[in-house]
Amino acid sequence: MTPTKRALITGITGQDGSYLAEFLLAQGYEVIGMIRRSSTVNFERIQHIQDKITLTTGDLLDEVSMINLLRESRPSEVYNLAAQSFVQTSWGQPVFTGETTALGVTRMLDAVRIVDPDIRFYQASSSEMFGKVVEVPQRETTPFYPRSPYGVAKVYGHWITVNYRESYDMHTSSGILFNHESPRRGLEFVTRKITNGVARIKLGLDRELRLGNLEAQRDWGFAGDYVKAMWMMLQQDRPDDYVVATGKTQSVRHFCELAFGHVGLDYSKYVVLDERFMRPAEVDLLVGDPTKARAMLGWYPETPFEQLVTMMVDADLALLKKQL
Ligand code: NAP
Ligand code: G4F
Repeated sequence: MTPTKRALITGITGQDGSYLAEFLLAQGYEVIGMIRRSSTVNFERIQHIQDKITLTTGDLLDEVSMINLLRESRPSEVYNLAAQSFVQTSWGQPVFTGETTALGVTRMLDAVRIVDPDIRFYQASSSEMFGKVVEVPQRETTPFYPRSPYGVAKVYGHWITVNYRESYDMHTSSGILFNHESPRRGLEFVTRKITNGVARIKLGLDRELRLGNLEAQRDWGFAGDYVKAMWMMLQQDRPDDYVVATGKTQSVRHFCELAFGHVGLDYSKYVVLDERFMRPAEVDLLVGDPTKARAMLGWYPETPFEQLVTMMVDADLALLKKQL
């Protein structure tokens, strides 16, 4: 009988962590989730699988906590998804973002190196590293030009992952994931802000939706599809870096058009531009080239953009109706 594989996920309470946990459970894994201490419980995204996973406390800011956690749980794979992940917040909290999103990766990698360097490691890198893009579409070889403290922190996290691979011959892979969304997306990110806003307006709870730059373009996919690519990377004989994207880009304005249109509303009557949501330095256009992921991993995005938008609007409508 094949022994059960055991995986540790940092950031299990986040959007991606919850989908990855579901996916790994379905593959027969034992799943351990690292959670940080909090005065209130925030398990909304994992409560439906809570009896199937093990939750243990640890923090990216505290290396000893991760060494102890690895010693106790002995995973064969670590998925490092935890981060301060909201770009806008990174200008207000640049040092904290660096401590968590950049140095947190070194702490986790070092904990792995100390406890068991044979553990396979996945780092959640980001298309934000491409920032002011120097090539369209962006691929694994495109130079980075980050535009926010978050993007800068992710570049550090990416290179330290490459460095531990090269310095210690560890199986460390970096997934350069483009924006991926779902009904579990945090409410502050633009897609969920829009779909939640649409649902609130449709139900008469709000009259307008205040947004920033409507012309920004993103390569948006479905989070449920993207976590599969993370797992596929760690099943390869050799560690490597991969762009994970749809290869198509859409503007925030178009997202609004589709989301409002889905409930029979005209976005231009409800969306109000608000300077507070403009960024000091914007990432205007992201579009990834997922050719390598398709060729080497056999990964491809399964959910079309229009389906993603309607799925999110419908989920927000259902959620709000339940609360009314
Ligand atoms: P998310 O929903 O914001 O989740 C972030 C997770 O990190 C949460 O579970 C959070 O815990 C945890 N966390 C934050 N600081 C921590 C700390 N100091 N110690 C331990 N845990 C901590 O993010 P996501 O959208 O799932 O993204 C997952 C990862 O992929 C992140 O690294 C993100 O930067 C990266 N990424 C995301 C996208 C995307 O489009 N979603 C694209 C590229 C890369 P709490 O619940 O306690 O706050
Ligand atoms: O939804 P966003 O906040 O996502 P952003 O900045 O692209 O970052 C997300 O994707 C990255 C991958 O590329 C991840 F690494 C990162 O962790 C995160 O998940 O903003 C998307 C775009 C931006 O151009 C922003 O300026 O939407 C524009 N936008 C316009 N109005 C707005 C708003 N963004 C937010 N959050 N709120 C607005 O009102």
